[in-house]
Amino acid sequence: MASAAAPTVLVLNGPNLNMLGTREPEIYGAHTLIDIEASVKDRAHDLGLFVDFRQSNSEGELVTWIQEARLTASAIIINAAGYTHTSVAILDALQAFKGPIVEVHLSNIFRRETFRHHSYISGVATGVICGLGAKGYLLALDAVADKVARS
Ligand code: CA2
Repeated sequence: MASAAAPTVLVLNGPNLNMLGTREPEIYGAHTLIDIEASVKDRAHDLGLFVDFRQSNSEGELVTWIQEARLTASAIIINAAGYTHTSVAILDALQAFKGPIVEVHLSNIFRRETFRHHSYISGVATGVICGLGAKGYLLALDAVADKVARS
């Protein structure tokens, strides 16, 4: 008997996250984005999920990927990095996505500069995880696995 395809979780990473591991480890940890991708994909395999893991420095590319996810993904995990605090365009794209959305930040944005305390994404997110480093991505994946299984 054919088994159902694993639900896809789109994991989006915004600008400069490709630089993780090269500086500011006291804020963002020592992991590279490639390390995080590997651990997220390992966990996804255990949870029966397929992860499409992407990074872009371009706001428009992130918007396009979120639009495409309406047809291809069951859930979105997003660390929009600096665009978290500025992007109405990413907010608008996420508003049109019907599945669970988990916002992740490596650092605790509320212990940092006040301009980082506001997120355009939190108002449309199912949940928000910040300050737990790379583990936040794994916690987000556990949360969406639960949501997708119940839907
Ligand atoms: O804590 C997070 O995950 C952030 O989304 C990271 C963003 C920051 O603008 C947000 O306020 C919080 C910055 C990502 C840049 O990361 C770098 C890491 C190492 C070297 C250069 C950039």
